[in-house]
Amino acid sequence: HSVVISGTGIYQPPHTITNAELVEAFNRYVDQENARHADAITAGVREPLTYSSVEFIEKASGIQQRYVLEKTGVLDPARMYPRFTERPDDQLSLMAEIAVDAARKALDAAGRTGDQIDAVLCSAANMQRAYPAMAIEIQQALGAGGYGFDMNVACSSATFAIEQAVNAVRTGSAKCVLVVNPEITSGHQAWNDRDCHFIFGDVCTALIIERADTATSADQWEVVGTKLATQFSNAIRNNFGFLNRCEDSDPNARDKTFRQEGRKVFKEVVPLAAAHIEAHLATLEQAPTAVRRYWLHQANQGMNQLVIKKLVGADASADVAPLILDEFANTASAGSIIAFHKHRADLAAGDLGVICSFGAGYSIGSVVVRKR
Ligand code: CO8
Repeated sequence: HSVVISGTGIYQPPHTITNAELVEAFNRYVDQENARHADAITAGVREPLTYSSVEFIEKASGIQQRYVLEKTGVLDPARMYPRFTERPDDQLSLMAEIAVDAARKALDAAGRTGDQIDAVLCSAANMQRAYPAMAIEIQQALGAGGYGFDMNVACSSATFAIEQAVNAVRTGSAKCVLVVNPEITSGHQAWNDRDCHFIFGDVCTALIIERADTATSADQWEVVGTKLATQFSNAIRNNFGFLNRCEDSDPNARDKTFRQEGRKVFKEVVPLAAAHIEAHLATLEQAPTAVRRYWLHQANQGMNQLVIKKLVGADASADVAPLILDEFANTASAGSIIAFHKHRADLAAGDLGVICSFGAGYSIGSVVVRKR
């Protein structure tokens, strides 16, 4: 079967944290920590923490603000992470709640109802719990049939899930698939680490993927091809996991949240991503310059500029590779899908586009689509 993306949806959290607010809270945390360790710092056995700056953040990343589900905990220098209330088992969980919101919007866009979905893939950089799968809770909340499962490929969770959804439709295992990417990055972000405290934001994206011959949406994108690749790297890593308790490790240790060697990631991933996209397009007998739009992973403005430069030999205009990270920051797997959601209405029938993610793993996933 020919397969299309027939609708997308996005849940945008209610709270914004500007760079100024973020840096102000971070610098208060620095003052507090340095005062707490004043004796050790004076004795020369401890390095003082240093201030963050809005100028650095904007220049190094292009990020202007981020959306979060809860901001008081993040901006409280005595806490530095969100404050969520634990919910009883019989109440919809937080991750499922934002997934259902984005999914309903995608269903509306595709002209579908929940009962017409027969597979749910919940794919994100972290899951709220081990089991039952988030996808099965979302399936029930939407009144969907078939089956659901969770998957995690960090920043490439969405593109990898798209390939699974496309294959499910192609083989007849499902007719209409929901791919949903609830990214509550604020829960695993190290808000008290100057090197990365500005990087992430929360969001949820959703896509409906179905058979082209029965799709009724006015806005359909044929999936021309998908290509996935992984290559092991420790440059982006989070050691949080179910064996932490058995290892008697400190649940609050630095390595139990997101950490990365930003420079190394930048240098290693740019050539990998550009070569991946080029090779993928070559198998489809398409030149990178034939692509009308690139919806790239949203981690760093300079990174996307370089990927485009390598691909088409020119500077990336917002028209060729739109950015959403100024407004949303890095939203892990959801970034390229937000870009696709917000920046496709002006394309014409026959136009080619590439959705591409890259990040932890390393993992890279590209999806070539053509407007119908
Ligand atoms: N304020 C002021 N100065 C700072 C700050 C700050 N906040 N932070 C660092 N500096 C200083 C450093 O100390 C350094 O000073 P010096 O030169 O004196 O040593 C200087 O600024 C330069 O530091 P860096 O080399 O670290 O700065 P970069 O220019 O490399 O910028 C970035 C840092 C923005 C992190 C950049 O390297 C980057 O964006 N790299 C790409 C990273 C990337 O794409 N990562 C993929 C992200 S992973 C992902 O997308 C999903 C992961 C899985 C999900 C996890 C969800 C939580």
